Amino acid sequence: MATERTLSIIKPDAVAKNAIGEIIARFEKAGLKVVAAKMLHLSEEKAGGFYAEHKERPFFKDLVGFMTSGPVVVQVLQGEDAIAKNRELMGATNPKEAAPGTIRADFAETIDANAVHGSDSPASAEREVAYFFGADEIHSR
Ligand code: RTP
Ligand code: MG
Repeated sequence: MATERTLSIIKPDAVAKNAIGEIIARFEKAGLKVVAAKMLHLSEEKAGGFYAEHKERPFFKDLVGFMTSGPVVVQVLQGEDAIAKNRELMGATNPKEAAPGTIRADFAETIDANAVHGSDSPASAEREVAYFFGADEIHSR
C-alpha cells in the first residue's frame, strides 16, 4: 500500500447539520490526516466543472443546484490507501444502501444530499485536489 492523497468534500447538507467536526473526526480516527482544508460557497461554474463527468446525466442540474445551495468544506486527506479508505468510510452513494456506521448511513437521507464526496481513483484524486488547492496550500506532515 502506498501513501495517497484524496479530495474530500463535506457537502452543504452535512455543513447545515453541524456535522463538520464529527465527519472530520472519523477521517482522523481512521488514520487519515487533513493536509489541506477550506470552506467555500461554490459557484455554478465551479460545481459544474467539478462534476463535468456527469454533465450529460439526468441528475446533473439537481446535483449542481444542491452543491451550490450552501457552503462546503473541501479537504485533502493523506494516508495509506487514502482513496479507498475514504470511500469505505463514506459508504454507498445512496445512503439507503450504505453500510451501517458509514458517514452516509449516519448523516445522509437521500442520494441527492448525501453528506460527502470522495475521489474515486488516483486519476480523479489528482485532478480534484488540483481543482481546489495550489501546491502551497497543501501541508504534508
Ligand atoms: P461523489 O462523486 O459525490 O463522491 O459520489 P459518488 O462517487 O458516490 O457518486 P457519483 O456516481 O460520482 O455521483 C455524483 C453525485 O451525483 C448524485 N447522484 N444522483 N439521482 C441519481 O441517480 C444520482 N446518482 C448520482 C449523488 O449525489 C452523487 O454523490
Ligand atoms: Mg463520484
